[in-house]
Amino acid sequence: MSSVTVGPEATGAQPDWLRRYWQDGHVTVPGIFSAEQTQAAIADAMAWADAFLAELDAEKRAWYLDRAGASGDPEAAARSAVLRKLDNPHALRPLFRALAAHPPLVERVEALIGRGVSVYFSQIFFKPPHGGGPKPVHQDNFYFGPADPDGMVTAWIALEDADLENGCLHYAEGSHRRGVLPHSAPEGRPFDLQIPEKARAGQAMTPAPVPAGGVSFHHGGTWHQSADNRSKRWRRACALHYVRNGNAFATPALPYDHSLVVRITG
Ligand SMILES: O=C(O)CCC(=O)C(=O)O
Repeated sequence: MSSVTVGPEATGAQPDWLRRYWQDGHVTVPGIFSAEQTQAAIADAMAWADAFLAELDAEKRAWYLDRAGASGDPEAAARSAVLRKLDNPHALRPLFRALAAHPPLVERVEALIGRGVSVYFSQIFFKPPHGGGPKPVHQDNFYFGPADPDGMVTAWIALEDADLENGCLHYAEGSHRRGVLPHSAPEGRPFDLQIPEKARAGQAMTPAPVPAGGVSFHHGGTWHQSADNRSKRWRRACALHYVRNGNAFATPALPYDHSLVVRITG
């Protein structure tokens, strides 16, 4: 895999998965992690979530919590708010740091953005049964503002099967080639930066189901979103945002802690 040409010019003789990434702006690769690894990751994420919720102060509630019952399920609606996400597991949890350095994953990341990579930021996204709201259409590169837009890739690891029912990602095919658009956030939800409705009207979004242990890689410019979880199952996933070493988040829309960048290779 180290002999492949990296970058948008990667076509023709490239492996199919790599060609599809540069053509569509995303690609799904199944079977990168074992069931044992994903189960251990879920257990660690839930233990961390419990400890985090026990200490969460009022000021941070809006940022980290979602309303349960977004699907209209009355029982879920009656429950209290649920944890939406946790930040920087790659830096704060040894188990997730090990996942970020898992050789079959890192090989793919290096094939996409070049050799010598770091994780700049990461998130665990929780969608509990009948809970967890949608994530609106956005581009990661609007949030991160990397100096080199092609030198950032998100590896979205499905910790359990993600499908249409429980809120898998949806992508706008080829949208990474359109540049980064202005985003706006609803009142009181500064973390929900999104492409305004007018700009995305009529845009088809393709669902990208991912089996547990698989990874959906997306370019930082690719429009994507997830729906709410309408199923009785969880949908937990970990997004690792890799950069080629030296490619910083130069113009970020939100504050990111540069001291948490973890060099994986190079
Ligand atoms: O998992 C989700 O629902 C959202 C993920 C996302 O936006 C990302 O990985 O960039």
